[in-house]
Amino acid sequence: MAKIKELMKVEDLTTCESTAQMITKARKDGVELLFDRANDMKPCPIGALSACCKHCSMGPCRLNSNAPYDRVGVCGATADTIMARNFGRMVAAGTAAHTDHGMAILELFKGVIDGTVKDFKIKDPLKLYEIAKSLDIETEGRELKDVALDLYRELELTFSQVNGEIPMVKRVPIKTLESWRKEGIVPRGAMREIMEMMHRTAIGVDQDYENLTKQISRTALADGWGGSMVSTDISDILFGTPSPVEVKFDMGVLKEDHVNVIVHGHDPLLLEAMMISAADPSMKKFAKDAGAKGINLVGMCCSGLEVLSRHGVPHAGNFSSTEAVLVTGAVDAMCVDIQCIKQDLFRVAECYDTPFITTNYRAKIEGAPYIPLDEHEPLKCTDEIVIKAITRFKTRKMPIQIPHKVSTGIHGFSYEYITYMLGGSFRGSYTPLNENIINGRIRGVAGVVGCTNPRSKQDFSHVELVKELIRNDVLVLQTGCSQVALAKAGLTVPGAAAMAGPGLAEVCETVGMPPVLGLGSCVDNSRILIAASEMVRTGGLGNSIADLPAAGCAPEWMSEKALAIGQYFVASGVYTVFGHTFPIIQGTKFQKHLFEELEGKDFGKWGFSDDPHEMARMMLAHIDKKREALGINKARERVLVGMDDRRAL
Ligand code: SF4
Ligand code: MSK
Repeated sequence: MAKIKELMKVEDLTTCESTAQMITKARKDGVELLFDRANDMKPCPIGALSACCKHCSMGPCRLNSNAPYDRVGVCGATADTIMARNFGRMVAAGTAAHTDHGMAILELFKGVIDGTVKDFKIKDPLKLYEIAKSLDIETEGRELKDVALDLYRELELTFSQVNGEIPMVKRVPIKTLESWRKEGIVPRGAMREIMEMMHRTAIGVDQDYENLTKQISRTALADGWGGSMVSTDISDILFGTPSPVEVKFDMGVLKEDHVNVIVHGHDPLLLEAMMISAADPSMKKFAKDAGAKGINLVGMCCSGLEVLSRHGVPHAGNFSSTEAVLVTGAVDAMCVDIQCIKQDLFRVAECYDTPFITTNYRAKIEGAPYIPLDEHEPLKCTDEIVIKAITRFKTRKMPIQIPHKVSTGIHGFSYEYITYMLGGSFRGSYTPLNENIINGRIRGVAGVVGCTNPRSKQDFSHVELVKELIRNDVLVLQTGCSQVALAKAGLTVPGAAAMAGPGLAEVCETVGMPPVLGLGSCVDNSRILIAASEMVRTGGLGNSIADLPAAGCAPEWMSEKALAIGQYFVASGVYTVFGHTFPIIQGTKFQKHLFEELEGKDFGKWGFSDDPHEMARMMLAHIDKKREALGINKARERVLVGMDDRRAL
């Protein structure tokens, strides 16, 4: 273990009891986890403000908030240029992650259509037809395979289109789209946008923070309405569109008498294939022969979230808990694919004699075993991992300590299910949601999403913020690791309506839904975009996404992907608050542009606070401002205004 001057108290690091227990055990065992590394590695104050540039070898050039505002880099780049370029590159990296993921899922879809991938098939043909129709692909009287091929060809443009608008913008509310056209930010293919972003941020190219911001928005939109949306929709078509399912959360889902296999990452393919391997009778027999009661498949981070919402696979924890779970000694194998895989997982796994296996050629870890997952024969990889896990179970050497905490949540609220839930099979629509917003029972809608980060107390801000929002009648939509924090806190069950304000509680009790709806993994933020578009289309709440009484927040973000998500929400019209840190110098022109001026262009804007109660106050103030502009603030006094009355107004 590296020398740490003073260890922080465990209760200051996390509100997750299981993770706290494992941090304490790891310290006793002499195994360092990310919480203690964060304490030992102070963030660079200049980097935290994004005030350094290393885009050429005349630098690196460092500015900071104490330097005079007119101090410039060797080439003359101002603080605004440097911060905007850095921000642009982070958004490009986040967009690249989501779009590369989306492109891989689309390739898998192609393999299923042409029959080269045999272990999967199209599970939701209805959704395939719906998406095809929304993109103006002819569906009437045509074979599924023909429509699927046309859909594949159309969606490929999401990545490769050199000029013109990507297909999914057909789903954007028209006024929002017009604002993008006016600003020149309707995305082309993601490859083109990322390439141009990298070009424009090189030494001596774009040195105007406002012009750079346009390309930052365009790049991010190629993620939200492009790569991420394709990933979500094609995953639903292939693996099934989620509908509510009861899921167990927390480290107590590990079972001492079972072979425990953890899948962590983002690509649903690994966990879907692993489910087939673990259910194979010969594997079950092998596990029984080894003395186990069965094979316990558990998800973590976003692959866990994506697959739990389709199949109810138990979930052991979010990003900050992935090392801690290994400390239990009960994990017989951890396999990973892409994104948010900490390099030190391999070392921690070795300390607890747990096989740790990488499976994606894009994401190897020095020294760690690699078993490639080939979509043409995925079970070859997953069978081998299950066998390794069973072998480890049989020869377990480490003492086992499993925290007993288990929570239950109801998750899997896809856009499609929300439509059905609100209106039933025959008149499914968002009208009841809009009506309840107009009549004031629901004050507004918030998306609370994103990572956990060892630089802020794990889960704390997510839970405090969401409690405050629902208490104030705000319906909360969730994706990513945030959802795990809320599930562990018991807020994703219908009974949590008791913690909501009277209006939201009434709606939840009538429909039988929780006040906090889990929509999936971090690429599934596209479900929130589609839900927001549907609210606009349904009527009564303005003409663009920017008119909606809605706000977003990522209180404990850490990944560049989160910045890309934040920027595509802002560009789509949503006020988006980030917590814990923001890579910008306060009071600069670039900061004012992102935090104030964008709103004047029918976009959303950024906000920042490191206090969850202040975040809630900011989001509620924004929601009320939008209600005021829509003329529905009086409805908060329980004046019942229906959709027809609103239209007449
Ligand atoms: Fe310095 Fe300009 Fe080179 Fe950046 S691009 S390192 S600011 S000289
Ligand atoms: S896994 S990007 S920590 S949400 Fe999607 Fe969680 Fe953030 Fe990774």
